[in-house]
Amino acid sequence: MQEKIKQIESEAIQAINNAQSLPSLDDARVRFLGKNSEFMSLLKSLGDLPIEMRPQAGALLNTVKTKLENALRDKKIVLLQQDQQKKIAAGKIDVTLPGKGIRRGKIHPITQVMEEAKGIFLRLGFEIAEGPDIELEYYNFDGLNIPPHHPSRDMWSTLFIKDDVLLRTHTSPVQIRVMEKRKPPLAIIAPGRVYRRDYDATHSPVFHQLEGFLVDQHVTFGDLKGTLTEFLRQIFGKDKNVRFRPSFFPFTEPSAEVDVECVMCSGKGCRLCKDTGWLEILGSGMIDPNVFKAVSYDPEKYSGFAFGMGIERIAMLKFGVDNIRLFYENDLRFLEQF
Ligand code: 2NL
Repeated sequence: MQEKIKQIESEAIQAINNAQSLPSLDDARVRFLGKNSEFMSLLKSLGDLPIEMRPQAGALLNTVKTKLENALRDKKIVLLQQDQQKKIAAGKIDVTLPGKGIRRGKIHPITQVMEEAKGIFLRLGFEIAEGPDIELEYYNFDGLNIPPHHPSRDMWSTLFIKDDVLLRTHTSPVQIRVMEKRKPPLAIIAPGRVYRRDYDATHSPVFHQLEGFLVDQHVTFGDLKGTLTEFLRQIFGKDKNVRFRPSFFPFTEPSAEVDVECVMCSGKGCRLCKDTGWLEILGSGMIDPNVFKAVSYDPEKYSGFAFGMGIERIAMLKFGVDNIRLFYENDLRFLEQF
């Protein structure tokens, strides 16, 4: 039997070496290792051998089988390369075929809304200011008329880094920093990321805000109404009704929330606006004299208005998105729609 195996091995190796094409290599494989090959019958007949001869014969068959399989694989690689070289030489690779398509990227919906909002205020004469995401407690709270331990701090679920350092909960600190450095007249917007310990379908621990303020002599609540009405009509449509509702913020007095006519039912009442016909979009108000005192402005000489809005909320309402997390999951099937 050993003789027979050795003989098959040398014949097979020779056939593999002689193969000049992939089909003839495959013929050699079928002839020497195929189901009906002599080699396979030897393997099957192992059981007929006397029991003491089986281990040695079995081991030999296995070694030869591996050797042949390796030889087949190596030869196949050589033949494939030869084939390709021949095709290239014969000019059969059609280099004029179109390439794989490249998909066009899109601007993220949050960026789209942020850019649109910034553009509106820039055209109204506002400047952009930026500041650090990691803030001192002073700029996030104290300077905005929110003293330590005051219950109004409860309005923001703050993420602290250490005692007096935190992740900003709004972009107002940027505006305090600008007022500290510069004198009125000032018209500034502060776009950026803000952080709160909050997570559900409409709240994310990181989201985007656009705040703004205008300070000069003789600024009135009428200036606030005119500016914000113009902004909301440019964002949601010039036919939309806007209303101002009394509210409270520690840093403004008086304060107002600004609603726009519901984008889904145009004011008739529906699920989105909870049958009120209105959607709350902005917080605003006349800057509190205590904020002016903190930045050494004379509250008798200057007045101003300020406002703040969440960009994700506006994007959800504009595009009809009902879960804020969709904006952050980077699913192209979602993002491609904007
Ligand atoms: C909201 C409310 C608001 C401000 C932000 C502000 C900034 C300074 C002084 C006074 Cl430096 N006020 N910002 C004022 C009123 C409301 O945001 O709902 N934001 C999402």
